[in-house]
Amino acid sequence: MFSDKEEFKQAFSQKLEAKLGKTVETATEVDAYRALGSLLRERIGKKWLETNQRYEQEKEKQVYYFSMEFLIGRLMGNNLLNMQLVDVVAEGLKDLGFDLGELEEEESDAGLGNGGLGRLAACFLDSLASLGLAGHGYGIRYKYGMFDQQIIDGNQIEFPDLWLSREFVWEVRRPEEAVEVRFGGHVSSSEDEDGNLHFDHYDYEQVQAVPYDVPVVGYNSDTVNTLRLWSVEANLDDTIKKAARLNEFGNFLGHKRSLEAISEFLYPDDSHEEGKRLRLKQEYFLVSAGVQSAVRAFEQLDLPWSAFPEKVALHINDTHPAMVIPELMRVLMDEKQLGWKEAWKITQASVSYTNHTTLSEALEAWPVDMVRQLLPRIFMITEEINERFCQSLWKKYPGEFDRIAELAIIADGQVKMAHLSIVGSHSINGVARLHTEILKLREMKIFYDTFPERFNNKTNGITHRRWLMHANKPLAGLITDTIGEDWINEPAQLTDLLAYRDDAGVLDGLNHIKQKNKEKLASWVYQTKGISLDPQSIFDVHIKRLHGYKRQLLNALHIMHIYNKVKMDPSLDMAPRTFFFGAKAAQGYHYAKKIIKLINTIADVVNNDPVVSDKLKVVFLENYSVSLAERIIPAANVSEQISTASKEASGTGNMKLMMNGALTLGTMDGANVEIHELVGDDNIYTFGLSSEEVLEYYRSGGYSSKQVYETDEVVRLTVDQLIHYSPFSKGDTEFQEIYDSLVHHNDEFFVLKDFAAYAASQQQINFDYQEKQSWGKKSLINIAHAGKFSSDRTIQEYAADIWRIAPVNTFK
Ligand code: B1N
Repeated sequence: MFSDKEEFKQAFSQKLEAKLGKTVETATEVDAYRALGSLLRERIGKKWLETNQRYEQEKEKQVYYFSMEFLIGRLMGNNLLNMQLVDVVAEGLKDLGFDLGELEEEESDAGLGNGGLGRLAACFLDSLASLGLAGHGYGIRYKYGMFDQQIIDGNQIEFPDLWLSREFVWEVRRPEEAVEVRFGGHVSSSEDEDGNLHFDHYDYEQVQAVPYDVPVVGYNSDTVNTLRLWSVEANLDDTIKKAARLNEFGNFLGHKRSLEAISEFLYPDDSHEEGKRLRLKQEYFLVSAGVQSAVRAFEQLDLPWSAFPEKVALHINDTHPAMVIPELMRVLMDEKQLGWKEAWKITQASVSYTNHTTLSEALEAWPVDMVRQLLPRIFMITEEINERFCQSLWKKYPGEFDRIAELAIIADGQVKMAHLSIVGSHSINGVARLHTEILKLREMKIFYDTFPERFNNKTNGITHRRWLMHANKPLAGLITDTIGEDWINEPAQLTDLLAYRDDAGVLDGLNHIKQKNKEKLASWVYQTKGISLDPQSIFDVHIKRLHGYKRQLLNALHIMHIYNKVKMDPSLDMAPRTFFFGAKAAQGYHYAKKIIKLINTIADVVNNDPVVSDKLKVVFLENYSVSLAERIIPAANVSEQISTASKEASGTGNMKLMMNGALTLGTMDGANVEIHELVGDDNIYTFGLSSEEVLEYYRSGGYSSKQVYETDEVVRLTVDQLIHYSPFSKGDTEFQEIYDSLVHHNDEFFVLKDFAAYAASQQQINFDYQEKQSWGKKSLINIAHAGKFSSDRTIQEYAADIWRIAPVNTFK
């Protein structure tokens, strides 16, 4: 790429001049960032082209990962790391008077996702490219990604995310690869002389899907894959003609705008579906553009259609892209003239599906009328899929009306997207062992009983390149100094660290790095928020979307409780604590927003009370994002993973924090179960109801929160502070709603039920942390076992069991 820093400096200066008409002396930091970005993008170009040529020549099977979200964050640092250019570029820039770290800060986060589901997709792309596997992302180039959050008077206020206002240097617009996507209209059928039916779709509205390709650079690998983000453009010709026909020129611009709304913004709902028409349009837009593009690439190979599943895998990230199934059927039948049976065989053999949640509010079910009107041909095909599926069930389970009604894809006036996804694919996986078991034995039991061979588990993972090597360079350095560098290509080898669990030198090094990271975060918090923190205190971190089931409220109530304890006994023996929160609430999720207000209220009380100030601080870091996560995670001591058991499908923040040496305080939920299994009881703090207990309570109508409230004095005193006069309520009714949910509405998420157990675990942490050496050992054991949670392991499992692809090239 650049053989030395002198070569880099020359290329960089030339780029500044050619692209921006600036010199090193006149360039601002933004200029330097843009020049560096486009320089790197260009240099990636050669490998990108070669990768695509290699895939085509070798007719390598291609995986297309369809996802409504790719939460990729910033790319500069990660690309430099993967291209192994960090040192050359940092030193070259320094000679020219720039600081690489500061230039990286100039990049906007590409926040094209809500949370775990979108970030998982981004980690998967990094692993695919780094393992030399032919896997690409298909997503939407939202003009506005996840909203910017500001906290004003303790409340969350949303602002549009103007991420594209600064040039996105990594993308390449490819108008020659655009495809047409059709909405609305009518379908008629006619019979040809051989008695075959043909379908004619007319009076539809057509938009152009234009791809913007982003290269995905593998670590120390020759592979550069593609993240293809589709953007809508109104087909002007078509729109004008239609306006003329309807004599509606006056409304031409309005119409154009309404078409272009399709790729305008990301729906900011995590694990929740609103059932909005525009969202359905977005989903079909992605699906249709992606399927057509994948089919076009396959046709270049000049193979019979029966070879499609050997050359193409279409993976759907949850049900949002489930219309890949009827869309591929449509293309194969209506455009390529295949018969139903052949098309169905190809479709089922190519499509695979990951389920990410069992929360009922997240399950997609579209009103039949909406689908029929917006996508008439897709609806027809879906009806036919349903018809044939129900007939096959009838043969298998004659007379079992109830079972068949329960399995149907279309029922009660709705299209059930999970059912469509299961019926139309050859593989269905959950994202952690416990989650997959819950799917098999409860939520999807009836499907599992019908198609047991389709179900499998793929425990999530995270890329250790971004989350350890990039975010925590000192720790990555210590690991390499201790066990050598093989762990980078084989993260499972991190277990070699176990041999150093009692090595005072290594443990000191580990503690020292954590301390430095904490100081760095504390000084950033001081500079940006003016709150001064004690870097010797326990850094206790709760970062994730704000959701009832994730129980930020449990943490908040517990902080109120500690505050009360210290107020009663200011000389209380406790390790000082700093509680960090980062969380966005969906705009319309009123209850979640109240919890944000509560946390900020607690922070205000605690941080301004001199009696507790040397023991307790609470910091709500606004606008939690990938780049903010990269700042916080390396500095964490305690990782809060306290969801109501059975609700968190996997969690991935738990893995990032563990890999950076934080100890998990968690319920036996999602992947916490697997973390616990690896590190053992002594190196994790688990508490609370089990998933079986929670599910049993739900089945039998819940538990009595009132009873806990009445019998547990600590709970009652704390909860009462939400509504009685207290430093937190100040006599206001602001938190009445939270109080009511806990005491009167039976505490859906078992916050009061788990309170005592949570407080006891927190107390244990309080004791254990004071033993520096043994805490360091626990931390090291966590890092040592984190290799299992590298997304490289996850992707190797997907590649072997689901996609059946093999690496074309691995590491150099
Ligand atoms: O997917 C992550 C898991 O680690 C989390 O446990 C899980 O909650 C998350 C509808 C979702 N599940 N479902 C969603 C997101 C957006 C949307 O519109 C549902 N996100 C998850 C990765 O497996």
